[in-house]
Amino acid sequence: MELKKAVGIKAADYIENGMVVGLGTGSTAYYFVEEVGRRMKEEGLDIVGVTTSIRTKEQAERLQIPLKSVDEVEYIDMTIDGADEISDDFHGIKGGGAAHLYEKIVANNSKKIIWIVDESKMVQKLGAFPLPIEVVKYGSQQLFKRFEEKGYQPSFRKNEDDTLYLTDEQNYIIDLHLGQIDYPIELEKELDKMTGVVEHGLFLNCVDTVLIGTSEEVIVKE
Ligand code: ABF
Repeated sequence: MELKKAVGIKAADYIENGMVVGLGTGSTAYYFVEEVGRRMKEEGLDIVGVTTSIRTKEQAERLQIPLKSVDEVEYIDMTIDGADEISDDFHGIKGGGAAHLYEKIVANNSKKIIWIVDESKMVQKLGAFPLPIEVVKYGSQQLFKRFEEKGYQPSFRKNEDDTLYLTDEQNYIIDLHLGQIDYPIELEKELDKMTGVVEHGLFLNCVDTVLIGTSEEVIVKE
């Protein structure tokens, strides 16, 4: 079975009746959401979903998973989401799917966070995957120049027709090609202070459990 599908299905084992569940975004989380929908329909699973992107919302609606907005619940019991890179010290980069703002909002309101990945996402240090930065349109060219001056090798995320990609919040994404991030906590502090940066894809010290799909099995790392 494809690694992403295997780990997405396994993740559904962590869901219990009555939970408010954060439904992640990305190709691995897609399989998790499909499995939640199947178990609700065929096995009586009873949960409420909080989604992390418009596309996950559309998928959940197709599956008739009851949904609430993050602002309609007291908190989220468990969020299950994908990731682009996870380092040995359990830091992550997310946002390859341009959903990291909503993903971080949902994660920050969750009691427990589980990331589901195939083994290719596990790295020693973050940074080989370009770090997504969501930025407001106004001043984005100035921000781009500052990233260039810092040697961060920025690029605007584009659509296939070369127009600038817009996030669910109608913002731009600038991807930073850093190669290796030796001091993620310092980088996070630097990015958090930059006016016009809405959110970055560094998810540090936040995940509780990582499910890793390998060719033999799904490995659980707490
Ligand atoms: C989510 O997981 C997105 O931010 C990210 O792009 C996605 C990547 O995972 P996958 O390989 O499952 O699509 O966090």
